[in-house]
Amino acid sequence: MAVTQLPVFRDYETLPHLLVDTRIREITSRIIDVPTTRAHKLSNTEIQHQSYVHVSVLFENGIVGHGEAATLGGPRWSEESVEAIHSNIRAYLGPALINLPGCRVEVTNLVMAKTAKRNFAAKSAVNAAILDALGKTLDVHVATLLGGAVRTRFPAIWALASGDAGQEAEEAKAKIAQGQFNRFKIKLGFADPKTDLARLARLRRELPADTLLIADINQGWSEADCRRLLPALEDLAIALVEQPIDAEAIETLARVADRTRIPIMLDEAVFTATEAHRAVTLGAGQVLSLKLCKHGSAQELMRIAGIAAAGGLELYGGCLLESSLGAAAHLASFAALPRLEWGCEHFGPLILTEDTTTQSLVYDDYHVLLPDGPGLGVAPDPDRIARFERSL
Ligand code: MUC
Ligand code: MG
Repeated sequence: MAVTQLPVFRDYETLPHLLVDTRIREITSRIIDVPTTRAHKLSNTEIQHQSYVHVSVLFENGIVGHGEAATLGGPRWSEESVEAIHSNIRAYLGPALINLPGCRVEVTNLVMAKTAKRNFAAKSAVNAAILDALGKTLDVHVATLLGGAVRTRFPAIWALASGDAGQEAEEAKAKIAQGQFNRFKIKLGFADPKTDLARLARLRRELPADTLLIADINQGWSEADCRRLLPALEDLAIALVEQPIDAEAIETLARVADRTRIPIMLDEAVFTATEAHRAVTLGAGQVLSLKLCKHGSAQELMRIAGIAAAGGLELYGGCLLESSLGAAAHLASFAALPRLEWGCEHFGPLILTEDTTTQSLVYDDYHVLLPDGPGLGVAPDPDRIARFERSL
């Protein structure tokens, strides 16, 4: 159904007296590069800074909303890079949305789906900016636009990813002492398996006995590696193993999940609803990591969460080291989910040397709090955005 054929319907776009003319007048995109306080290693990349695409959407009523797309070290965690995200928003996604009513968010999602295949990080940044502007227009939090906040505090998880077990143990102990994090995700797969195991064993030894530890291998192991190594992770009481093998090998992952006592968390294997349905059908994992950069919009994230939950999977609030802007967009969706068994891992703002927003996320008693206020509840700091902007 072409957008122009949509029936005029009594929604906000027909109530001019509310000054809620939410037609999209302009969409702007810029790449920003923000240093991190330490190196962050994964099986397939290493970063010393975080690059984001910062998106702004201007409505006819003069209100501006902001969104963010994060990547990790170029087109290596997924196929998207900030350079491609920036280009596709400027060349395709932005122009396709001009003049559409921002209050018809699902219509903007459908138009973006017609305009570009996949490109979910790019789409999710535009979607977040539209929701931010709409929330500010109506003076409600984005979580309210998604059904209302079921929770406003999330148990938080910190990622240990320097590769130096001694440094990581000290970093974790500091996070525990500060009352910020007492659950940790350890990035594996960039060293040989023997080194990985030694690192995990040392962290298990050095941290409080009941510390929850998750291992994210980012597709770094083979099925044979899993057969050899997962029994040792069971002995170390690792609580979740995240995406141990190639995201495409979903049937293989189902065999791996069948053989180990540790629940498998699906990450790079599930971007779309179809992939979620297939993973559930095949029993490829027991937990799903939800991320806007994978699902393309808050609405699709909620739908995919429903498919996973219907299949008996538990839900985990994932991240891609977003700043407080991108993290706030995730928390708005995570807040409105009926269930979120694993809390979330939005630690990104604390690994940046400076955040991109005027107020950073608040961490309290090992939880991260949903920012309060209209829209996403956070605002970009224009001076920092200008300072971090990449000159193209
Ligand atoms: C991933 O694969 O989970 C999230 C935290 C982290 O350190 O890496 C990202 C991506
Ligand atoms: Mg992962």
